[in-house]
Amino acid sequence: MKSTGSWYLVKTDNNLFLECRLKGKLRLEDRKTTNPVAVGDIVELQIDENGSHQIITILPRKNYIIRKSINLSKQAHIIASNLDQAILVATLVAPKTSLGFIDRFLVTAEAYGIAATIIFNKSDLLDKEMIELQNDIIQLYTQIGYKCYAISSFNSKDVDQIKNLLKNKTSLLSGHSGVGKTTLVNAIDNHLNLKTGHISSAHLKGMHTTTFAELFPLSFGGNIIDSPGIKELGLVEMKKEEICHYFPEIRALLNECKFNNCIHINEPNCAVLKALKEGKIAEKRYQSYLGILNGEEMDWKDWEIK
Ligand SMILES: Nc1nc2c(ncn2[C@@H]2O[C@H](COP(=O)(O)OP(=O)(O)OP(=O)(O)O)[C@@H](O)[C@H]2O)c(=O)[nH]1
Ligand SMILES: [Mg+2]
Ligand SMILES: [Zn+2]
Repeated sequence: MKSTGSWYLVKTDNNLFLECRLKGKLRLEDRKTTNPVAVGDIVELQIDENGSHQIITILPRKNYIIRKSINLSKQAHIIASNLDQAILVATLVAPKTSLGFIDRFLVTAEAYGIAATIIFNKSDLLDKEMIELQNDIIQLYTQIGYKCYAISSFNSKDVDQIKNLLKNKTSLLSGHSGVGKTTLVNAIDNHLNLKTGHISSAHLKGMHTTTFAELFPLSFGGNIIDSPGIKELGLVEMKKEEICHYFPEIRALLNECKFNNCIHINEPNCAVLKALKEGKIAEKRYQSYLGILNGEEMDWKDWEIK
């Protein structure tokens, strides 16, 4: 249910919540990630001679989603495992989510084979012009095949839509600090009274209020995982020719390129470049593709689409 790195909250089959430690051996086995046990993992426990509980086995994961920190350590961190869907909470104001960030999130979810959805929160703060921009962005991603929602966490009808989306599924909520992930979780389940933060007026950024990912069972069925805000989304290593498979609209054209090792930069008879010219692939999406291909770190300040 929750991991702080030194102890783990585990829910048992008979609904007990136990604070557990991790058996030393498991910690040593997994050196590639910062956290050997992640939220969503199914584990086996043992009681040691002092009566305290230890995690002794992690059952094979159905799936998981990893992010790489973009600082020097480049360590990978498993955000959550055994998911039915990954939901990006985005906002066009306070704080802004760039299209580049959205694309990296979607690529990560595609790479791990996890269905992704985008919730545009704080729609109540948008003026007419911004609503139009948001509608354009939603149209772009809907056409590609992603489910999108424009909501305000303060509007109960909007929240009901999200409840339908979550019902009987295990869902991860991710996104920048301050976009309203925890506010939304509180609105979805009003028994939870989780701490939320405010937006710094100077930088219009969140305050990193949620510090550990945590899974909450939903009274109407399913589980929701609230997680700490992420600044940048470092991608795990991908081969160059693999990246285009994680853009569904590019993936759909791959068989039509002349060369089967085409990476769609300047090759002759490239179906992707043709579609780009004809406006069938969005310029911004192609830019995100090139950015990832060139191994650029996230730096998309420009998030408007034309
Ligand atoms: N106007 C408006 N404000 C919202 C909405 N949802 C959340 N907020 C506000 O945004 C601020 C940040 O909300 P949080 O729920 O703490 O954000 P978070 O995504 O959990 O942030 P971290 O835990 O730091 O990652 C709070 O002041 C909320 O009241 C919304 O739909 N509309
Ligand atoms: Mg939070
Ligand atoms: Zn091509």
